[in-house]
Amino acid sequence: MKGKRQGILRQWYVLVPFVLVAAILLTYCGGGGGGGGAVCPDPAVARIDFSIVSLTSQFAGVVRIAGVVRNVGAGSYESGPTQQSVLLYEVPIGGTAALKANQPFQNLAPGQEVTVTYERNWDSSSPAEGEFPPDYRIIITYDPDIYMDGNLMNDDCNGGNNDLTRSGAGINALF
Ligand SMILES: [Ca+2]
Ligand SMILES: [Ca+2]
Repeated sequence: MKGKRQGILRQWYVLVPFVLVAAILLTYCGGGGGGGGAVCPDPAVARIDFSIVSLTSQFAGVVRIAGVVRNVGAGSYESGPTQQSVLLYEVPIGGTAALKANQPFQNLAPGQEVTVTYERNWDSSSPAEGEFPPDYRIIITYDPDIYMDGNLMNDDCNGGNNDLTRSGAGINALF
C-alpha cells in the first residue's frame, strides 16, 4: 500500500512540469482570440508541388519541386530577417539528404505563403529517377534562441507541422 502511494507520488513529480507547460501554452495560444481559437502564429509546411518546366523528350525534361509554407495560425508571424528559413532537401533511397535550396522569410500574415523552389533535370526512364526516385523533404528551421528573444510574435505555436516529405514518384506521374 505504502509502495503504491509512493509510486503515485513519483508519477506526480513527473507530470507536474508537463501540466504547467501545457497550462502556459494554453494561456498564451488560447487567450484573447475573440472567436475562441488560437491566435498564435503557426507557419506550417502546407504541401510539396511538382511540375514540369520544359521537356527534352517524352520522358525527360526540367522539373520544379516547390515546398509551400503557410501561416495556418490566426496570429501574424513577425520576426527579424535572419531568424527563420525554409529548407528543401533531396533524399536518395538509402542515401544521405542533400540540401538543395534555402528560402529565408521574415513576416507571414495569417494565410500568407512563402515558397522554396528547386529545379533539376529529370529522366523518368532512368533508374535513379524513374525506378528509384528520391524523396523531397521540406523543413521550417528557426534560430535556436527564437523562443527566448523577447518577441512572442515569432514563436511558432505548433512544431508538429514544420516537416513534410513527398516521394519523387509524384514527378514520374507527370510524364
Ligand atoms: Ca520569440
Ligand atoms: Ca508550425
